[in-house]
Amino acid sequence: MMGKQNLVEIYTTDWCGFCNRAMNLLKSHNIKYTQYDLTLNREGRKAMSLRAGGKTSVPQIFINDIHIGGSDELIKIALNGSLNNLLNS
Ligand SMILES: N[C@@H](CCC(=O)N[C@@H](CS)C(=O)NCC(=O)O)C(=O)O
Repeated sequence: MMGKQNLVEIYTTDWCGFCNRAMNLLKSHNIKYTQYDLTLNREGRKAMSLRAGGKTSVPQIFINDIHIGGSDELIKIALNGSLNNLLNS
């Protein structure tokens, strides 16, 4: 990750266990992220859904503008190594 700026974005709401799970994974890997809190933001939720191919659940995660999915997908790519590849490419 040396010298490479990655943009990791996560759309969340309050009281969302899957959001916390995803953010905890990012924190535990020392991955900095930008969080968009949609709790009181309907327009933001629509914008997320448009970006996420129609998905309405939170979290939705993007790495360098690539749609990853939710916390399940983030955990999957962390385990299979593609998270590191995405961050280094
Ligand atoms: N499999 C998803 C589950 C996400 C999920 O169920 N999120 C809840 C909030 S914690 C949600 O958005 N429910 C409302 C909906 O599905 O539109 C993940 O791992 O992120």
